[in-house]
Amino acid sequence: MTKTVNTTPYTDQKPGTSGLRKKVPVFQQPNYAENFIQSIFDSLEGFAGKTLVIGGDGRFYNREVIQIAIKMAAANGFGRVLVGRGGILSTPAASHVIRKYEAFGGIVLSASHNPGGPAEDFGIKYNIGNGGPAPEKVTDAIYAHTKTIERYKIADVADVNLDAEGEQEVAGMTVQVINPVSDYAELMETLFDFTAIRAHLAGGFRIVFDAMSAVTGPYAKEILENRLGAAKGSVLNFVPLPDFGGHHPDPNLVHARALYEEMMGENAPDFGAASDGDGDRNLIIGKGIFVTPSDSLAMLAANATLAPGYAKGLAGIARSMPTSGAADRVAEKLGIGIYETPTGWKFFGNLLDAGLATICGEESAGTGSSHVREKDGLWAVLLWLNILAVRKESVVDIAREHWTTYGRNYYSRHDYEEVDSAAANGLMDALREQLTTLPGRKLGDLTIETADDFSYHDPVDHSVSNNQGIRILFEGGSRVVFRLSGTGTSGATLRVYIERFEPDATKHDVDTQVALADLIEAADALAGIKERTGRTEPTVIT
Ligand code: G16
Repeated sequence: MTKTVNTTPYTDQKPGTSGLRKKVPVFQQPNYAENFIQSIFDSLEGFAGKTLVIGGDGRFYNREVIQIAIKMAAANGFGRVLVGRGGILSTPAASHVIRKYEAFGGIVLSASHNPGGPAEDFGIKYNIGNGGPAPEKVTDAIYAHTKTIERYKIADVADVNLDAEGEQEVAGMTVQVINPVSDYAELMETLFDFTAIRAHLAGGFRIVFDAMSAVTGPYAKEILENRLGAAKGSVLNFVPLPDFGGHHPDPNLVHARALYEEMMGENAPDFGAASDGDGDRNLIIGKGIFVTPSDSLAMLAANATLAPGYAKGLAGIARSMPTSGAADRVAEKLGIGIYETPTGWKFFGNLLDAGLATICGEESAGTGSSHVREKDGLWAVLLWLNILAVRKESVVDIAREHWTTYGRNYYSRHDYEEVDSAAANGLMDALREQLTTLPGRKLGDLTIETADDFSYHDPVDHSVSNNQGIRILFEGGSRVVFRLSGTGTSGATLRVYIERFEPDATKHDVDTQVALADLIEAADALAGIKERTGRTEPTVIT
């Protein structure tokens, strides 16, 4: 029933910021997915007879790879697979299922916010037993195996029925098809005051949630409409589609434009939100105000004790390096630790496991906590709703009060997508070469204080991750950060992160791009963005 198939390596299976992401036709090459999955198993030890969780965001090619992964798990000796009905598990729900059922690990099939469809993106990621993305030592080992792989093992059996909950046997292994929503919804009920949120919604507080035809649809319908009583129709685009309805399931101001416009309009609901392809990102927009992910992290941390799950206080806050320093001021006021990690949720795992941080967040629309080991879009929405239900103020009032207390970090990210890879690498190399000569240099009214290439020293396992982004810090606390994305699937994406701290509350009403104009100009002057990329403006501004 089990066969061993000879294969040859592919040279391009290096996991990026979040697993292996490629175009679907790349994954459809003979043995491509099989090679990567076998390389995952070959990098692990001690899983014989143990449980593996498998699920994905429902995008095109999800079901095919789930069948392959189940048959390979059986042939490689796992004892049980838990798989979401229809092959569906949002990324945070997969993390929770791994933890709740004490699985050995999980395979999460997703390319997150990237588009789906026959010519679009697909991805495979391995999560370890704590429910979080595999750390670099594991992803490095997986990559090493992909370069030398000669064979893979697969059960030679018929496809599993993914649409009926319950147990089946596959080549001596048990496959349990589980309800993808219920475990996750129960967890949310333990963290948040559902009674207070329900009462607030019943009192006329109006919300809208755009599931972007992606995986959070069933979760949001169940939690927001069925359990919390939000008006029917509050959850939009709630049926997960293999191509996300042809849209880019990225909850930002470009791809969730309709939601943004509704929230800025005359009859806007009180609270608007969206999530991405696999349910780990979030977009928060109050009536008339977009809350940047960096601000959202700071505001959630500052108010977290209003939710029952965090009533005892936070151990610490962690943020990725390019995320604004807004959360640092909250941590300082609360007298708790603040940790600055490289981009990639995997870097938060050790801090959460060690109990050093309770809430984590990233500028890339990710926020989460110690309840799972992934960022969690609906969790962020529910924490906001819990805070709003208790404070009974508007989002804009909460934001203004926050800025008055802590100061405002004006923040924006400029992305240059699908830039020629050689040009993008050349730009980064040229910046790196200038680093030692930059301090003291003046650009208009700005003076560079320090410049470096960020290195992270993990305080828990003492591993070191170098070259995690170039930071140019100006006198007065403003900064510009440059890095290349690790999640794109064609060419290179240059990300430029721009930040200015403004303590004066009378200056908190300036348009963000205006408030950052001199820094934006300085970034171009330093990196020669226009000249090197041939682009006159960013593809996406968030
Ligand atoms: C992934 C990672 C995040 C990271 C984001 C963007 O998110 O989990 O930690 O911030 O990619 O990374 P990059 O700037 O390298 O493109 P997701 O939602 O894509 O899984």
